[in-house]
Amino acid sequence: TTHATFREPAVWDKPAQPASGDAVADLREAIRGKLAYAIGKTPETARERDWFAATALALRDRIVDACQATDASVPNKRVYYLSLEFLIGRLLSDAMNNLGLVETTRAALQSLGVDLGTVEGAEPDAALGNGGLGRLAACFMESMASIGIPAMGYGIRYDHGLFRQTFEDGWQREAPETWLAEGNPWEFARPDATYTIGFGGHVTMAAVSDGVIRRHWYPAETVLAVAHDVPVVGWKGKTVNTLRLWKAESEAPVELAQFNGGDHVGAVSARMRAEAISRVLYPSDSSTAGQELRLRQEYFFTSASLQDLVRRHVAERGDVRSLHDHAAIQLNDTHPAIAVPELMRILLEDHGLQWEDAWHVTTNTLHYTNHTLLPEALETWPVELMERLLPRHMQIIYLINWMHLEEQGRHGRQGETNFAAHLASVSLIDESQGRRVRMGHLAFHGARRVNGVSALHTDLMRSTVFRDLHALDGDKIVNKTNGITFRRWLHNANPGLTRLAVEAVGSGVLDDPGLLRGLDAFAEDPAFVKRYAAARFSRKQALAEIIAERTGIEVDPSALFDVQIKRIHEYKRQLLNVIETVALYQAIKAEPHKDWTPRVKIFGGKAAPSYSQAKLIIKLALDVAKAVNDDPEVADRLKVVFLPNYSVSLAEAIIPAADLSEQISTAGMEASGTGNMKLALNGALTVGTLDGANIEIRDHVGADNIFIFGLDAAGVQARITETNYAQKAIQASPRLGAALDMIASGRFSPDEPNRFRPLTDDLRHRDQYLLTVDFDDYWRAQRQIDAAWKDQARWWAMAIRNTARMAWFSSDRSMREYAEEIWRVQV
Ligand code: 4GP
Repeated sequence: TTHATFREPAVWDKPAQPASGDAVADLREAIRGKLAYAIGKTPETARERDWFAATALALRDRIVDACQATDASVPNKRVYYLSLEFLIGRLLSDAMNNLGLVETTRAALQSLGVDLGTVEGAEPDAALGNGGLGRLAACFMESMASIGIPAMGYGIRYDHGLFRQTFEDGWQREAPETWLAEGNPWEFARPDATYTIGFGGHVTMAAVSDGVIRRHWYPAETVLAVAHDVPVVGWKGKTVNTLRLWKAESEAPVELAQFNGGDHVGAVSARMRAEAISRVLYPSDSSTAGQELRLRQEYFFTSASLQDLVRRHVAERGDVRSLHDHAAIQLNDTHPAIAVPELMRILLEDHGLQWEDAWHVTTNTLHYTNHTLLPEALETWPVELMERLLPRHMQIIYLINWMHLEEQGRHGRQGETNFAAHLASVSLIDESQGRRVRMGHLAFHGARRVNGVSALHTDLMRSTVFRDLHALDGDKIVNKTNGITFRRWLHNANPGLTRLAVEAVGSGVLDDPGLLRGLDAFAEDPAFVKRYAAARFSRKQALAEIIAERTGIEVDPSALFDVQIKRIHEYKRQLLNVIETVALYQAIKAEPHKDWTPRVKIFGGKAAPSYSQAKLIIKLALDVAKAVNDDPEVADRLKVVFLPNYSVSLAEAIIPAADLSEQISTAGMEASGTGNMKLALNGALTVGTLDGANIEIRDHVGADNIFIFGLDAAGVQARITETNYAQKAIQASPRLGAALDMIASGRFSPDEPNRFRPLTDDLRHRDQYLLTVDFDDYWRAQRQIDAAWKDQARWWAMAIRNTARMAWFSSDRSMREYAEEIWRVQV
């Protein structure tokens, strides 16, 4: 490494986006006007929420100008990103930052006696997603706008996003989330963009044209999909794309005769049934809900989106046959996999294409991203359900499958010893579990490219779940490692660190994250380190306040903040972290006078409401927290905090305050992770397994600047086939045995001593996620971290090198790769 000297600038906290007096006055008048004429309030009667709405509306006007410029030109090729989830969070700071109006807005509001931070805090999170997959979609939308890819996102406008989590006596409780209760100032309702979506009914084979029997679907039930557009403004406002969210409505809002006959409830039952489709987000991640309503949601938004984009294409180009030249469709996981038969249906029935032509267009337009290999997450639907709900699509799937399997015979594969097994494995229908449609296979077969989300995950796709399909077409699977948008996760979430980076390497770093690399030279520069540490400390103080406010727990901001924030899932191994906490608690009590590194363990995350084991892990963490936090012997050396209702906004508060990032999944099970990237970018050191994108993070930040432990994916595969590996591991580790005994004894649950037996028994007998096997090495890594913290100069050098070397994980890079290698659009 080269060394440089960091010169303290004369003026600190120089804003990155200075405001001019005229611009401030203009915006102030615009906000005042919105408050009066759109909200109907005066500055005296306005609540925080009203100020937020007025500010958002004023900024939306600025976005619209840029938006209409984007709309005016017909791009050569558009990208369509279909996702059942968009985990957006708040949009105000995004919009201000990308328009270059942060300081202008701050000053405009200030001149009205209003604090910008308060206004920002009044915006509800748009939580239209569960976790990684949904947040990735939001980052990708922002990046596509920022690097100028003409794109449209398509999803569902859920009335209720991800549930609100509270803890009642340590147990997770779920309450409905109500982000739309006071409307959404960012969106435009587009009743003129409404499509009819069919369900059920029958298929006829009446008409014959060109010597082909034309089939037609007559649905029994129809629902309307009404577009609601949210503008997505890119960096410096150059491109504004659209996120189009569909709301389900009924064609007959009320059956008048029934109503007049006195049946007031029955008169709106059809409407309720239709509207149910966009009522709530299914609250489970990495697992199929398996409910009919879920399939209705999937088909509803996929059909509306395809109808919309085909209509646009035909209006612009005249001929549907060139769709793939001007549109690239990305399916975010298998949720929109029904796009394969739906696009076929539209091309065959609405546009009269021959089968081969329709298949050519379909398989050159669609692309599919896989986000998880967990067997319980691979969507399949019973054939019986598909036949009832989507009879025409089931016919098309059978025909696609028939041709697909015939092809195997033609390629001489029948000579293979296990031909029947080969056919069964590549078939779109799983015959072994009561006939189900494999949506992953369907998406794979219908797509031009299929991608994984980290190098390891893509390799595992090729060698495990999709092995036999991959053998048929070795070029189809490609890797596209995930990324995160630095505008939200560095510039907005961490303005202090961003200002520091600008002072050190110049404002070009805001456009080109590659310039962050220049910070490497300051890793051991005392003046720079001081500023870097100060930026962190102020965020830790702010987080300590949030913790006190929301949990009543007082934490010391100078302790090491050890953070694990993500969905609660057994494979993510929050339980390993809790067990290590218990072991550390025992060790501190055994040697209370030792010089322990003070730590605050911070957890955040929601469990799927039906996932009882995950909810029990939350309860254990909270019970352990109570015991540890109340123990005067431990004092400030160990505190445990579980923040309720983890969200994008809470992540923005936690990440800049984190010293340590826990990425401890069982190797081979976390497809990528993206929280790992956000934390490392903000300078938290990672303790992690060789899983998902952790491997690539290690490659970028350097093995000396990350703490790796545990089995790798191959090691996991080998160990899992051994007998009694858990018992052996527990026997070999007295420390682990003692921690498990303490939990099993009821020490943390005196009112119900056996409460945690389902967790400890599972570890002793099954331990599918190999916690016991990795425990000792995890403990070793944690103590190495304790020691590293004591050498503060070394710690900060490592942290700075993390920030400096994470540029590659920008979602701008991901999007450029998709554009070039998957979508073939010019950037
Ligand atoms: C997640 C994966 O679990 C995570 O590793 C990955 O970073 C993220 O997708 C984005 O690719 N999967 C889900 C899900 O969120 O619901 O399957």
